[in-house]
Amino acid sequence: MSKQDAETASRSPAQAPPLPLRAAAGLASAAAAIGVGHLLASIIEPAASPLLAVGSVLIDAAPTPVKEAAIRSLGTNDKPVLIISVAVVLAVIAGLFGSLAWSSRLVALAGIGGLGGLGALAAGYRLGLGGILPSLAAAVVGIAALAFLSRTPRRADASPPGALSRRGLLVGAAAVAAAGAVAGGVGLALDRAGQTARRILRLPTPVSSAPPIPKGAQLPGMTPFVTPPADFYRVDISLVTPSVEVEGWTLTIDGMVDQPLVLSYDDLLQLPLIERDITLTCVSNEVGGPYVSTARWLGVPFSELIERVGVRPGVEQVFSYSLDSGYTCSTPYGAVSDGRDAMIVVGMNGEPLPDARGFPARMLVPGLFGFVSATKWLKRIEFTTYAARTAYWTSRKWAVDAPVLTQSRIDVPSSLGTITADQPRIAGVAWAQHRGIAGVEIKIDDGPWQEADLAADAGSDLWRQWSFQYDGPAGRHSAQVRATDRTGTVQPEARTRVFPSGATGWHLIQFEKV
Ligand SMILES: Nc1nc2c(c(=O)[nH]1)N[C@H]1C(S)=C(S)[C@@H](COP(=O)(O)O)O[C@H]1N2
Ligand SMILES: [Mo]
Repeated sequence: MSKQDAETASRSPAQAPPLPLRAAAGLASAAAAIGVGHLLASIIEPAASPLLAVGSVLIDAAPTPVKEAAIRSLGTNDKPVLIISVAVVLAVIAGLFGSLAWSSRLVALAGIGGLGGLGALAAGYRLGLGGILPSLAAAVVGIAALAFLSRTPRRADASPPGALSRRGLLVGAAAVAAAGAVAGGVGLALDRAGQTARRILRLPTPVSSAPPIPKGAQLPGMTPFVTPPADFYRVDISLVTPSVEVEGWTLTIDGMVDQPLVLSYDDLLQLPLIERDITLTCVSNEVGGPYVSTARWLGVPFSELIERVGVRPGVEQVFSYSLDSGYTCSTPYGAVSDGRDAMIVVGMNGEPLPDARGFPARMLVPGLFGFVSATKWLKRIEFTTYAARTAYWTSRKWAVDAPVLTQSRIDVPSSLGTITADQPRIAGVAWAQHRGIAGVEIKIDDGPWQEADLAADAGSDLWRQWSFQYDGPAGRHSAQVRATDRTGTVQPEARTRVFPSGATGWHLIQFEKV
């Protein structure tokens, strides 16, 4: 080799790696950042995990129509979808910064750091100063990782000993991403361990048991009258299911009262408990939708608390505070003081409340939609006026007073399903909690309204099953249903959206008789 040749070889210009490699470096750096951020958060405060913090702020900020659409089209899956969307956007931006890291290094590093800064802002906004640490750590890790992967010669004509070859870059990026995955995985495992370390608690026996559900309330082959726990609908704004320790947990009951109370979990369990079967419904339930479920609840009746604290005249609303997400809820005082089974719930279907249902305690008020009655992860109940306090959904313009609307749904056959000539049955549920169902009617095609057969009545706070024998001709048909409640109100035909006080209209299905 001539001297000339040797010089050319050693002077091989330090080129930037190809685009896919540069983008991969950005992605790997972001993965390491997110992983470390999640691990730290799982130790300090699960909701402070950078992706979750950003997702939570998006939930809060989302305009009502967007939230409605999300609940409608995604149901209980709306949270994973949200997190994945945030992650995809992050991945694209991180890839972009990675691709810039060789040409505009400072911009790229500042950009990666800025993403962490966004997480810190979101976490700080939601959780206060304590929440920003995981995202700050993520920012530092992201910058360091990208700086390491994109080390380049200072002068274009000298390849410094530290610069990575393409192969080295690939290996380095994989190692950085793997480190992030391990950190994130450990974080997820810690999250899970925290949730499964659930206390084995024994609940006291109620002073008043639930009246037995009449045998005939459950029609054969129909939707379960008591909803299997896994099928009970779930709606809340919490991205991370709170896992509350009973040690140190208290429930404060105060406001316009003579004798404010602070109850520990044990204090609460020592009060007289009642057990009731109650159907809960979400205001976001579309006509024919699934956000209506039934369980057996165990709790302290509101009447008991009202007496103990001595509620003063002039109280208009019960304002409840959740431990989680700054969620608050406004319940009309009349609905907890008129003798119905409004309660502070500690048990569901014979067990302590599951975490997702608001452990250690939640509210329940038969006859009201969940967003004005069913606060989970309860920490405080304040008796107050409407002028003094505005609840989470109220400030987002949902209805202040939101009784459950009289509704009915066809469950059998399913939409576009079939019935047979020897089992020509149409069946479903109807509900008008605290008023009760007086009748259900069916309309086949353009025919007249015909009375359906009502199953046994289990009580006005519960839904009621019904069935209808279809004796008409075979072929394709439509069926519509409408219910009448015990006040005589017939379910109206007009279709309204769920905002601001619940959907109205008749459920209609197409079916075929064969
Ligand atoms: N802390 C808290 N409680 C909450 C909510 C929430 O977002 N946060 N959502 C309410 C709504 S809108 C409904 S419909 C019920 C649903 O209760 P579930 O998830 O047990 O079915 O919880 C209510 N309680
Ligand atoms: Mo709801």
